[in-house]
Amino acid sequence: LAEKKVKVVFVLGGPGSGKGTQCTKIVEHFGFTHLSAGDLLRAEIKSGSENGTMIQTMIKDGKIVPSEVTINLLQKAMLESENDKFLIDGFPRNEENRAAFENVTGIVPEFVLFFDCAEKEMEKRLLNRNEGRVDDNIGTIRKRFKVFVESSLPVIEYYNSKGKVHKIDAAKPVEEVFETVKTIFSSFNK
Ligand code: UP5
Ligand code: MG
Repeated sequence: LAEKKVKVVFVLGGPGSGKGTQCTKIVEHFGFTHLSAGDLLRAEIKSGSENGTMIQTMIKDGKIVPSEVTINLLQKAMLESENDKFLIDGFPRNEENRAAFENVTGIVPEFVLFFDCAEKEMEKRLLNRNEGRVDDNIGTIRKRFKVFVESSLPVIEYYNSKGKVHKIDAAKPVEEVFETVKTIFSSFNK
């Protein structure tokens, strides 16, 4: 993958901050391939893989699946793709994820998007989503928020200290958030 010279952007933010929604729009405008770590893990459960039960239990409990599992899925998806530009959505979620990904793939992100949104707003969005996700109930949502603050925010802090983070106000309407996102990708593509 390092030889393939792939370009990666990490898309981070709390549960329900709008990572997936904005990634879909970035794909349409800027030709990236969207890899949602959560979607890859949910597909793994559906496929009936031997890790499926473990992944399902962890997602229901808002816990972070072992790095090895997630990195394997991301690596496979990147190798199978013709594209060389990827949005990695919802990963890395803790320091161990971050370090393991860099060690295994040799990839350092071009930059990191951080969708910043208040918990009250994210909670409202998740409870209204209605896609039947096993983790969209108030009990699991609270656990996801706690894990985000304790484990995922430090990753964003790490990249911030490297000058790689674009923090975006994600509490605004979808189109307004995307206006800001567009500015960032437009200057990157030049
Ligand atoms: N919506 C979106 N933007 C809006 C806006 N600006 N205004 C109003 N509404 C807006 O959006 C959520 C909802 O809000 C949607 O209904 C949308 O229409 C609306 P979405 O774009 O789906 O937000 P997103 O940030 O993608 O929320 P998601 O729930 O997917 O985030 P999570 O980070 O919680 O979920 P993810 O799928 O990444 O991970 C799930 C679980 O998998 C984790 O908790 C963990 O257990 C496991 N996991 C790992 O273990 N390791 C990983 O690397 C990744 C996941
Ligand atoms: Mg998502």
